Amino acid sequence: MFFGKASKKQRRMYEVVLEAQLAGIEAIHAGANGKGVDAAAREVIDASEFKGLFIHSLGHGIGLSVHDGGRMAPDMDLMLKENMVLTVEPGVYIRGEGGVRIEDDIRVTRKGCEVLTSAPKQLMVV
Ligand SMILES: [Mn+2]
Repeated sequence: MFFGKASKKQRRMYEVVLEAQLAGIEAIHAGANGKGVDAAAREVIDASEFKGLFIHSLGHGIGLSVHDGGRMAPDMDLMLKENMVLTVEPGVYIRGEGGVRIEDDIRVTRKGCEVLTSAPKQLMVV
């Protein structure tokens, strides 16, 4: 959500982060490596003018605590198994200007994933 007005650059940040987030979700299935899922999302951002500005892991497991069971990140092998619950939350951050992060929680299925979040994905200005 943007407050007041979203600039052209901020709209573009949102568009790229959303595309990365959808690419990440698309790459998830039982048997996939979280590292590869991270790469699918990161490639979208790194192919854009926001290269290098996605500065954290794509997501992490949710279990008994909110960070549980490993991360989907460039530096970690994480074999995804059916029914694991993870976040998918890429972001872009520009110093002095702000950041965009789009996050869903998902459950890994045999052939893909079930998105557990029902919040709308379109850019909103309030
Ligand atoms: Mn998180």
